[in-house]
Amino acid sequence: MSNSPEYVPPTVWHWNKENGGRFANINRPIAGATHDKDLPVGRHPLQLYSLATPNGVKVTVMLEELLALGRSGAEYDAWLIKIGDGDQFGSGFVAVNPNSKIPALMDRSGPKPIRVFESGSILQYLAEKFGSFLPTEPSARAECLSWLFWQMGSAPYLGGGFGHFYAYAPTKIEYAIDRFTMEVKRQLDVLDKQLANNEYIAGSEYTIADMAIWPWYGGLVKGWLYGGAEFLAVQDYTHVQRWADAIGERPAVKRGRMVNRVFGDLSSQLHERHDAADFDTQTQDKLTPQS
Ligand SMILES: N[C@@H](CCC(=O)N[C@@H](CS)C(=O)NCC(=O)O)C(=O)O
Repeated sequence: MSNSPEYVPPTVWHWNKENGGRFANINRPIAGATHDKDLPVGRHPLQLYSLATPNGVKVTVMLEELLALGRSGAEYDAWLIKIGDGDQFGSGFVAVNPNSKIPALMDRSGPKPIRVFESGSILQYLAEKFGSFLPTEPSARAECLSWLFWQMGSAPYLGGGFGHFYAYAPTKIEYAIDRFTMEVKRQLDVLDKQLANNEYIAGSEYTIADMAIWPWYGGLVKGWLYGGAEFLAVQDYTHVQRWADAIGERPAVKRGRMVNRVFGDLSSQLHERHDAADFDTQTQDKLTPQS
């Protein structure tokens, strides 16, 4: 591998398994299952297979918000998928998400199970199923979905671009860090300007757009991602800060952040969630319920 400026790409790229960097052990250029493994199924209508990364947290926050509204049909089992161990390449997981990435959802409430993958698609599916957090009035709905899709298109520049080259790449490449820092600061400014005039991302209502954007950009300005807060001068985005604090105070958001979390303070981790009471009874030796 060479990261030097004089690197000349070969005519045809070949997979070099030794290319290093964090996640090198799970990255590969081919799709599909690497091993046979069924997924567990719990007793609730919704089965979530996930991990508490920003993409995973979007969905557990939504489910906790729905339950807080009294939508009992949103009861769910949250199973832990350890992506560092390659669980996303098991045959059962690939059957739910052929793209081998968390989060993935199976809705078993009807006669035929329905699979849903891609976090934005899961949020929209749940919002439509339960008639919550997605406005029905056409212009408000369009605004909400526009911001939802903005997040889906923008976050790869933050995670795969800025986060990767600033925090994870085996060498620091000034060109790459500059390129993605510029874009992430532009994105933060987009959000800051929007939140200067709106309480929530899509207007006066809390919606799935907030749930999608908060774990990424809220987490970024709160200093939870990539150790990049000072570098990005996140304190300058005062409206994003105000909004991030407000969302973070919601009880359902606090619960949603804990589900499938395997890092950070032990008291913030609930490796699997099978019952609302799991949050209350959570102790160190009950982090991973045996089912
Ligand atoms: N666009 C996808 C991205 C999901 C994604 O990138 N998931 C990561 C964790 S945040 C993952 O599962 N990575 C495992 C892998 O790449 O093998 C979504 O929003 O659901």
